[in-house]
Amino acid sequence: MRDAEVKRKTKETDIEISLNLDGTGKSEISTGIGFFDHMLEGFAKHGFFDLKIKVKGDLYVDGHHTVEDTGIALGTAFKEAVGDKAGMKRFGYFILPMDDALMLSSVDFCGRPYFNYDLKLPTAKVGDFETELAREFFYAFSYSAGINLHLKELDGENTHHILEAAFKAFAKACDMATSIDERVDGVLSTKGSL
Ligand SMILES: [Mn+2]
Repeated sequence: MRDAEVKRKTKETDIEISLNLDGTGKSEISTGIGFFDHMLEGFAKHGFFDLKIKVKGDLYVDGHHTVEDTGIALGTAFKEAVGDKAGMKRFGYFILPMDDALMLSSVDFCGRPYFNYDLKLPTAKVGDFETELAREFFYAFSYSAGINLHLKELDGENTHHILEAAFKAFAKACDMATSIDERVDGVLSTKGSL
């Protein structure tokens, strides 16, 4: 089983995650931020990851620690679940449309974090989610998982659509990258390790 359980507790957040990479997309998500739950449910569904996330964060401050620390813990869960990455495709990408929004996501599970984020979000909030926190989430995920992540908005007007397209495009890219390719003997790298 390519899966992981992550518990992470600080003075700011208390997080429990369970992840199965080879799932069917079922999820139980509870972060205390409705729109963020909606995004993570979409991520699980479209990546075919089975995902449970329970977060108790200091929302009386704001959503920052909750969203950032969820990114750290989920990235850590991916790093654990992929293990030595034997047989994995390693690279993944998708260009996902959602009405007006068109989002490119490209990932490399190379072990070296790199993050390029090019989204223009017209509104500061969607529901009770501060939209600038999307960057914090994806950045935290990329360095915790040790992946190269590029997210590029090719088009978009509606902030809900742009963000949802980002989470789903990222899910599809991660699904491709973590998929097993029978032709891969060991690890897909000329260096012999990732
Ligand atoms: Mn939606």
